[in-house]
Amino acid sequence: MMKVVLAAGCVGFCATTVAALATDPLRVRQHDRQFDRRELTVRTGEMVRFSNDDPFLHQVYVESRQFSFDSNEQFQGEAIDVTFDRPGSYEVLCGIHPLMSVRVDVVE
Ligand SMILES: [Cu+2]
Repeated sequence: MMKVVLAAGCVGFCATTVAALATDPLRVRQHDRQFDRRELTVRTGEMVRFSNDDPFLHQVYVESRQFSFDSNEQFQGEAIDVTFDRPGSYEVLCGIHPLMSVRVDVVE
């Protein structure tokens, strides 16, 4: 009987967590030719939304052996959702503005 109660609690918790991730991803904004933070720590498998809040192009990318992605040209108001599914430390850069960078630490 006790096991059943515990299982029900876990199911409720898990459903809440999934709903929160689906509707409210972590966000990193690109504004004034900068990311809105210098570093970010996420759990493996967590999603981050990189949005372009500038009236010009950005191109957010990571290039490493373990993990890479490229948004290609990102227009004003566009966003890309990136799931960091490999633990590690990654420099997220902009292909258009070389001074932009944010480090994402992906922990187990
Ligand atoms: Cu940029």
